[in-house]
Amino acid sequence: MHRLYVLFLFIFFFSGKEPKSVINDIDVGRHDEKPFVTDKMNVLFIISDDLTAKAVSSYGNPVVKTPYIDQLASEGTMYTRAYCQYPVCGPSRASFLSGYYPSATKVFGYVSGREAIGPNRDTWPQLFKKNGYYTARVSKIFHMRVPKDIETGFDGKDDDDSWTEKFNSPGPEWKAPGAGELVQDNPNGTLPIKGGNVMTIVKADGDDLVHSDGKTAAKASELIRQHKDKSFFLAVGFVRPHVPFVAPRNYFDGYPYESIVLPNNPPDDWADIPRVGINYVNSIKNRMNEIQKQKAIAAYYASVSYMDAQVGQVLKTLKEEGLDDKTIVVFTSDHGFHLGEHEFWMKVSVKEESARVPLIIKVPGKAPSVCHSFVELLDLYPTIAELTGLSYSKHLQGKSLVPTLDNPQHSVRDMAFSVTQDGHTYLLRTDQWAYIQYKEDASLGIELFDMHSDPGQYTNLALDPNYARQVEEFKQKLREKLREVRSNDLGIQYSL
Ligand SMILES: [Ca+2]
Repeated sequence: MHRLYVLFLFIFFFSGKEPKSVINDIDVGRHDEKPFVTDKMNVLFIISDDLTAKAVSSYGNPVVKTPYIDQLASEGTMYTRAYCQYPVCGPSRASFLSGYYPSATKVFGYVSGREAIGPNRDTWPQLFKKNGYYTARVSKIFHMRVPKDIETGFDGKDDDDSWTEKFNSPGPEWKAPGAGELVQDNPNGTLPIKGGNVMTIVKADGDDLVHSDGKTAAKASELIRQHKDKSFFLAVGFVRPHVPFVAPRNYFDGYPYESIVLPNNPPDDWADIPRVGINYVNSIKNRMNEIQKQKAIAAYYASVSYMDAQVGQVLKTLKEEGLDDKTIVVFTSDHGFHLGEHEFWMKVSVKEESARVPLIIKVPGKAPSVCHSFVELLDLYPTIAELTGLSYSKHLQGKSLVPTLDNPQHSVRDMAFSVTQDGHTYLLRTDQWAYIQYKEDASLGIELFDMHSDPGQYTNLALDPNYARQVEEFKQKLREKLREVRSNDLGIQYSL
């Protein structure tokens, strides 16, 4: 046996190829019998930035138009209860790309995650690269600052070991020529537009290709054509609907702001929300009037429709090149976004609109379906590795969703787990309940919502003694979950 192995290495050495099986044979989770790429299934991973599931037509939004995402949803498995692990770009991406919970890596900020997993553990794309795939990213996959890194064409917090090639898509962002307006911290409407993490709107002149996402779709299409005869893992990162809300003018036409209906928040909504649970961007602090709120939502929808059209471009190329039946397509977002619910805007909060994401997985040969199991972005790494027959580390903290692709009734988890505010705020989301705890000792408050009777999360039951038992159960569930997450191979010390 040993001699055969040496001979095998010898042959590979002189044929100039690397024996791919050597890489992961110590650290194997799925014991697939064929460690080589046998099935040449491509992977097309498309991620939007800051897209809440609530603003996708196939997820039930009656106003927004997302025909291309909807088409993909009708061809694949659409997950209705997918949750991010941290509702902020950097840590969410570091988590699903590394395969560990943020509370395991302690990656709560704007880094790639490599710092925590070290040089000897593979990121999700890196596993494919090591197994002979051509891996490329176009634009934002690991963290990039939007708009700043897009304006300059900077790599952001990238991980070079993950990619065979990488491409940025610089665009004008808020400086795009057109009609601009700033709708936060601008109560009189007199301030000019600006960059940074603020709700600046630009109805831009020109076509789709003026902007970053149009360029991203064009580059992704070019790479698909170029690499269609090899196995590829192509990661395509669109930056919309992340602020600034910039899109060609025609995408705004479908959303006159006057017809936008604002969320119906009860007047005393904040009375039962712990102080740290009031989101960092909100209508009160950021002094938004009713018209500015309507304009923000209309512009967000226009940005979503523009991004959706770019998704359509990439999927069209895939079909044109005849790669439909040998490419797994994943569409998701790094986290959600508030559009005025509780008078909150943007992300960071772990309430439903911010923590839940759209997730569609289309696998050739599998029937289209809708799956209501709780799933996490962390599950992508093991799922796609298993579907392509790659062995992966048994220490990954996600779960394979493959059983749900064969049977949408299958339940992978009975709960989703997300954290925020540097890992000090926790969400446990079960079928009936959303439990939010502020600090590990709960010293900054607790929220409990009955998601069956109160899906808008307006009545905090944690303050009602009748729900003391549920609160105690969730406190215990959280202790158990944190113990599980912190039991890993990373060699990191955890303290309260
Ligand atoms: Ca984001």
